[in-house]
This record gives sequence, structure tokens and C-alpha cells, in this order.
Amino acid sequence: MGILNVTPDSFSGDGTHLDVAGAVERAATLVREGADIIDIGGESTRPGAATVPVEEELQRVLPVIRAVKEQLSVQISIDTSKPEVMEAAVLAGASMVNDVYALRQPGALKMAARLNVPVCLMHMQGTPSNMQKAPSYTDVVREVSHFLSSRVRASEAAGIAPDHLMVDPGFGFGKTFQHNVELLRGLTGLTDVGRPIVVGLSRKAFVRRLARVNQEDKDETAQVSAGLALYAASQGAAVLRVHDVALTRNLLRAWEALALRPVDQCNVQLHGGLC
Ligand code: 7PJ
Repeated sequence: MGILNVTPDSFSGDGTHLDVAGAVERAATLVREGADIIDIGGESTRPGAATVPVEEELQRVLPVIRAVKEQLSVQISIDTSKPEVMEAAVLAGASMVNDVYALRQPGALKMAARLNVPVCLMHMQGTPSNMQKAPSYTDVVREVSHFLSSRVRASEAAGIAPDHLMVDPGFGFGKTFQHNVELLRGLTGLTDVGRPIVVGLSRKAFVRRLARVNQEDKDETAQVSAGLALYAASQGAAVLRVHDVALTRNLLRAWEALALRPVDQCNVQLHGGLC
């Protein structure tokens, strides 16, 4: 899964208007590099980020979804928590929902069930505006696993097909450095949830800190991110959410060539059977 942020400052220099052509070009690069899914998000969920009104989020993502759908052959994931955005995005061509709130916003469960597309349910303690203030767990792996299991049950109860559900521990979302380390080390503990695991480590602060890489060093940040993505795959992750697709793909290819990778980890039905 390649990441495509379409917040105004992602592409245009002046930060006021979104450059659709630039976004599609970036998506084309991700596809050329080997992405099977493009995750399109119009609301920043970085710590402290402000929420974006529905209309503005729609104005950001819809033109890009339509253009990517028209010009590229790839599955499109909409990274949103808002039911209105889920609906419009799927109508515009998205074929999956990636929700950092795990369908906890009002109306989200019902909407996802109605749209009948795969959904990634992510764990987050708190909200983006307060999540890094004082994250607290007794046993982070158990608590995240428990949360994801309960969201899977809630999703199924709302009518979402079990084979449409994926789960994600949400690295960096309401977690200290130590919590992230424990989660990554204990990733196999999440296989109890019984759903394919999505992992997003790409360029996150704790990844840099693990390898003592400077924030400004983009190349080294990308290298460590790709290496840890491979580690996550070795621990059972089925979908890797990354910025640096080619780097990650090369490591996965080498690993597959060694025949060390268990095949068919992911049995989620994305249109046409992605994985
Ligand atoms: C994640 C995400 C993640 C899923 C972001 C960033 C922050 N969605 N959206 N998993 N992270 N499923 O990319 O640094 O880890 S936004």
C-alpha cells in the first residue's frame, strides 16, 4: 500500500490549492514501483493536527480519486473516518476504506456496511489532537489486540463481511516509543485477532529513533522504514503501508526469492482478489 497524502501542503508550493496532476504523477510512481493499493488521505492525522471539515476533505480527495481511477490500474483506499467521505470516495472509485478511528465515528459502521468494501480498522488511543500527551497501557499488545477484536465484532455485527476486515495496531497513534517497540516486537500476538494485519511504520519518529537516524536524513529514514516493513512482514503483516514502495518491494522480492515468506497470508477480498 503506497501512501498518497493530498493535504494542500503536500503538493503545491503555496499550500493553498491542490495540484491534482502532481498527485496523480506521484500515484503513478507508486504503482510503477509496485504498489497494489494507493491510500489517499485528505486529513492529516499527525499528532496535534486539526480536523478538516467534510466539504474541504471531499474537495481534496475526490478529484484525485477520480483522476487516479481514470488513469491508473490500481486499487484505491480512502484514508478517512468520516462516513460522508467514505461514501463519496467509493462512488468516485475507491475500493477500500482505511479508518484510523476503526469505524468509531457516528454513522461510520453503518456506512461501511452499506458500501460493502474492505475496511482497515486501526487502533488509536485518544484522538490525533491529544494522543501523544500521555499514552498509557498495562500490556500494550494485549490491549491493542483486545481493542481490534472488539472492533471486528462490532463491524461484523453491523453487517460487514468478515473477509472484508483487516486490522492495524496503529504505530505512533497514542503510543510512546516503548509502546511502539513492544508492539512491533509482539506483532505476532495480533494474529489472535484472526484478520490480516496492516502495518504502517513508514518514516515514523519511533522508526528513526530505533536506528538513531536524524530527522533530516530522508534516505536513511527510508532505508530503516523499509527494513522494518520487511521485519513486520516476517512477523505476519499482510499489508505494508509505505511511502518508499520500490525500496520495500526490493526487500520483499529478495525475501520471497529465498522462499522464506509464507504465501497467502492475506485472504481479504479486494475487487478481483488482490491478495
Ligand atoms: C497509519 C494510517 C497507519 C493505517 C497514518 C503517517 C501517519 N493508516 N494513517 N496505519 N498512519 N492503517 O503516515 O505517518 O499506521 S497517518
